Amino acid sequence: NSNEKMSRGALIVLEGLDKSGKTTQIKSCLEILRADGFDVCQLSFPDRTTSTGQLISSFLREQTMLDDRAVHLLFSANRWEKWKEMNDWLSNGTSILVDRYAYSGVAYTASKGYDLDWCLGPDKGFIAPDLVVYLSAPSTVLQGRSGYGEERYENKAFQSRVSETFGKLKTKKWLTVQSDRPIEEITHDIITPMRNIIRSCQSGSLKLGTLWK
Ligand code: NYM
Repeated sequence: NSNEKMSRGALIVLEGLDKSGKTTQIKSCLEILRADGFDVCQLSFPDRTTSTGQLISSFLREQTMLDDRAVHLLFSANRWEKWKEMNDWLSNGTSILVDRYAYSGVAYTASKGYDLDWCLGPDKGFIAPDLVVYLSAPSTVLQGRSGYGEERYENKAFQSRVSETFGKLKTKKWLTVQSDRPIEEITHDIITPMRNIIRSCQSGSLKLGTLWK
């Protein structure tokens, strides 16, 4: 029956500049949501464990040179590899917390000067998130965080451009949170919207969409 409401998991994405606190927040939110009794799992992009992921990782550590557009397509392929698994989880009622997504893909490549429409192309049709939490902090603050500068792209001038490009990708599903604050305060602000979106998806009132809508 096509009118029947389908319960499903929610797709929740965390985005932001390098060192904005995404990984830390995913860890604490995952614990809280699981303690609440929600069925939640976690993913991060790039997934450095697959063969495309290893090429990407080597590029990010500046051990390999690759054409910017070839790398862009690799990042996208690295997501498409996960499409089936993600789709299965969501249909089976498991929610997913994702560390970076196609928005990072577009923001980083477009910030190098490539055409925005070209950058959007490869991820067209991929699963659209139900909620995007954008952790926002001035690049001057992030620059002081430990490990900053170890990988490609981690410099202030480039990060400011990436931040501007992220701004162009925001939709109604984005929640922007100031992230130069104590970890617990940020978690407090984002956990309720996460619980709410998971409940809405469980109730079957939200259909799964595709990028770039
Ligand atoms: N990145 C990440 C891209 O350039 N394109 C993408 O599609 C994705 C998902 O890789 N600097 C960049 C952003 C980061 C780096 O870092 C991944 P981390 O610390 O693994 O999130």
